[in-house]
Amino acid sequence: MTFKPALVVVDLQEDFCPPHGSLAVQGGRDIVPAINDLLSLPFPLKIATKDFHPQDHISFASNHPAPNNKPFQSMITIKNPHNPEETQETRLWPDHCVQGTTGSELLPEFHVGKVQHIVEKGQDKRVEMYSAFADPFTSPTVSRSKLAKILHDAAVTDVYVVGLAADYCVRFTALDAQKEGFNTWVVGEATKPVDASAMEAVYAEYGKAGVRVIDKDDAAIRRVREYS
Ligand code: VGL
Ligand code: ZN
Repeated sequence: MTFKPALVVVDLQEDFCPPHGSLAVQGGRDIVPAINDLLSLPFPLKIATKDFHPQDHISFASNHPAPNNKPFQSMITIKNPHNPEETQETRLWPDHCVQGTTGSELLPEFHVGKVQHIVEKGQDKRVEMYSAFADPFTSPTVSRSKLAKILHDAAVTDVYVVGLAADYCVRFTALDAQKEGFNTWVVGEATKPVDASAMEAVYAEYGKAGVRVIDKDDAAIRRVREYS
């Protein structure tokens, strides 16, 4: 049975962390030691992703008129730019991870020197893109990152997802990894949510999809330790 694991570290960026992040996730920085521990394991492929928006991105509340432009609260309807019949309800956020700003930078304490690829996402101003694979539209997909090709070209079998945020980019990246045909594992200690009350529903979604949430001592991690 073949086993080739890859580690995907999602959006470990200043804007998602205290003390200065515009969209800081509570305890966001506290997961770095767990992630650095995972980076020291013999994963044959390690990837970091970055949320990387233009200033005029559709998900920024600042780009929408009052009164429906409250960051963290307001929801808007986005149309597929190639197909107005397909729509998505999506949340508005404070400006975050704008290309070229310090908020978009990866955390300096994250051992990014151990990753082989940094995949940027969210550059298309017309669509939200939580998943590091693609935007949520399907008829057709609007924007795809290089992530699926990198993983498939390397003949990866198992994808281990960690990072920020558990209820947004980690969630949709893990669900898409499973859809792409990879056995997908989310390491619980190595992710934190924007909204902890959302996690029960996220776990239920994972259960349906076949994504497994594990802790760092799980047999699936031991298997990586023994990988050669
Ligand atoms: C994210 C909200 C907006 C994330 C990205 O990385 O989870 N959340 N953009
Ligand atoms: Zn974003």
